[in-house]
Amino acid sequence: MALPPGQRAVEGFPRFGTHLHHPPPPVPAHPTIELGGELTEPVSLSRADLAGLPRRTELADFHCVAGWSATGLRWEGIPFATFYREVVEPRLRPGAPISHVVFAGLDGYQSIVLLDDALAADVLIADRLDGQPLDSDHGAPIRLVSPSQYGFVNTKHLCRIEFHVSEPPDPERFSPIAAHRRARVWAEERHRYLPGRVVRPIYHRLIGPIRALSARGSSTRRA
Ligand SMILES: Nc1nc2c(c(=O)[nH]1)N[C@H]1C(S)=C(S)[C@@H](COP(=O)(O)O)O[C@H]1N2
Ligand SMILES: [Mo]
Repeated sequence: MALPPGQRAVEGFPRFGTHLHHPPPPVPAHPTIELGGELTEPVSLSRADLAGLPRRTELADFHCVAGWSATGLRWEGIPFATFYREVVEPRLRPGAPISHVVFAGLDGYQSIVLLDDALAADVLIADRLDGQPLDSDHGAPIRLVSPSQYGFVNTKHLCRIEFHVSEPPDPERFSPIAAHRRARVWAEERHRYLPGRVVRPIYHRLIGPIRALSARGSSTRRA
């Protein structure tokens, strides 16, 4: 299958991210997802609270903004749109026109996504990959999977989701490599300011070092 512009296929699925050599956060004995933002009251959901929701399998490639793509991954989990309709909407402040969603991980990482993009049919809250429970390298206990958007949207170790009526403050807003708010891989929306084509050659040189550093913090120590 063709890859989006500027992407190259890699063997396997490397551990990658801003965590670099840091080991993955430990999986809590009783993982929860906290919901916040424009809710009538804060909510804490356990795995049991999610157990009854419909599940889906999604075969997809995974595209990091740095230019590597892992191909043919089989994710399983709850469609985010189902989760939103069944779990979130009944708890929203009535009439709140939600526009942005923040997905935060146990390691302090976060991504900011337009609600419309998060509601796309291919977005999952995933807990399994290729027939196995998600391992720590790839986001245990659960992660966001949005295969049509760059990897940085796909928060691993998901522990908190916030719902906002305007764009929440982004600590990296003024960075030259600030994230593109839509981050659609087929439109090559890598960054807010810099065109994708400009950053491609720089990124391609960074893939090796970031991959090596991330593997060093890996829970399985595979390269
Ligand atoms: N919690 C958390 N999620 C994260 C990251 C991170 O550093 N921490 N890195 C992001 C980036 S840039 C990418 S490319 C993917 C990498 O996912 P993988 O390690 O499963 O390959 O995770 C994304 N989600
Ligand atoms: Mo990435």
